[in-house]
Amino acid sequence: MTLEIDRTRFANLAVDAHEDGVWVVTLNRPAKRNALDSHTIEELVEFFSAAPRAGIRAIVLAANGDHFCAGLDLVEHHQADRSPAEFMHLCMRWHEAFNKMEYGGVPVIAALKGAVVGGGLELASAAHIRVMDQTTYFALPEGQRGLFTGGGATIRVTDLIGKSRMIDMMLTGRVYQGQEAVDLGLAQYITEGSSLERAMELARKAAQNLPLSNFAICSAVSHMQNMSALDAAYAEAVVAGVVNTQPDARARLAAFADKSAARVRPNN
Ligand code: 1HE
Repeated sequence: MTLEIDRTRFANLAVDAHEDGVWVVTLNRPAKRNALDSHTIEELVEFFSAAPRAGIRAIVLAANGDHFCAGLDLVEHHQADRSPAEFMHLCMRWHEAFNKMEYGGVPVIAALKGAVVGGGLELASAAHIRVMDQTTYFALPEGQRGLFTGGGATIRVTDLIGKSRMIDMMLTGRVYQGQEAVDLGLAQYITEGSSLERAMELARKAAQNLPLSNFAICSAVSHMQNMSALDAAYAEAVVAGVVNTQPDARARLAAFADKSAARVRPNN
């Protein structure tokens, strides 16, 4: 049973479906550098909650304008003058959205450009693959703003680059860009051209995998990281039991056995 996603419901996201099952979700507040206000977070929750049941094969998370995302909407936050409890609950909605992305089972590929800062980096780090272009830069300006991360950076950015680099970024406002950002793990790909084009290519490639394989890759790996090694090995065996015996895989295995399937070769 697939769920219909009504693309007209979104105001701060532009949502486009392509025939090959790749959907493009575009942050669409370029005049505010795609800062994440509470309404955008609710739209992300709504979209990424529905995505796993909507027959979507892969998602490209893109942005309109020159910048991917300027993080928390600081003006909204300033004007709302929130109480501690209000901001805690807001952060929990961020976690809801980003956990749906990371654990939802649908590949999410972020097409980065310009500023990927603060909560923008928290959003990007919930994607399974990050592609940056030559304009992309990463920073955590929370320290300078009198703030702290609230959208999962302590977990996901630390996981990508390690505790000391994460703390340095927050303390000093250090900016990473270019190949160094890839070498550190902030992105997996850097392109001379458009990150959106490269992200689309990768999404189309991932979309050719069987959905159940992608589900396992894009949920089980993250879940297993939260487990003890013993429990993770157990869970891996159970997931592999389900995925590796799926009827849809038989044709692919038969093609390998009769030598019609492509072989794995080194890059030229
Ligand atoms: C914003 C935001 C925002 C821009 N909230 N409105 N994030 C930051 O500390 C980053 C803050 N933003 C910037 O440093 C710069 O805006 C950018 C480097 C992203 C882009 O610079 P620029 O020169 O292209 O744009 P601008 O002139 O600074 O801003 C253009 C407009 O976008 C302007 O609005 P306008 O109505 O006056 O035209 C800005 O106010 C608006 N804008 N960024 C609100 N962030 C869950 S906790 C997470 C904690 C954090 O994320 S802290 C990090 C916050």
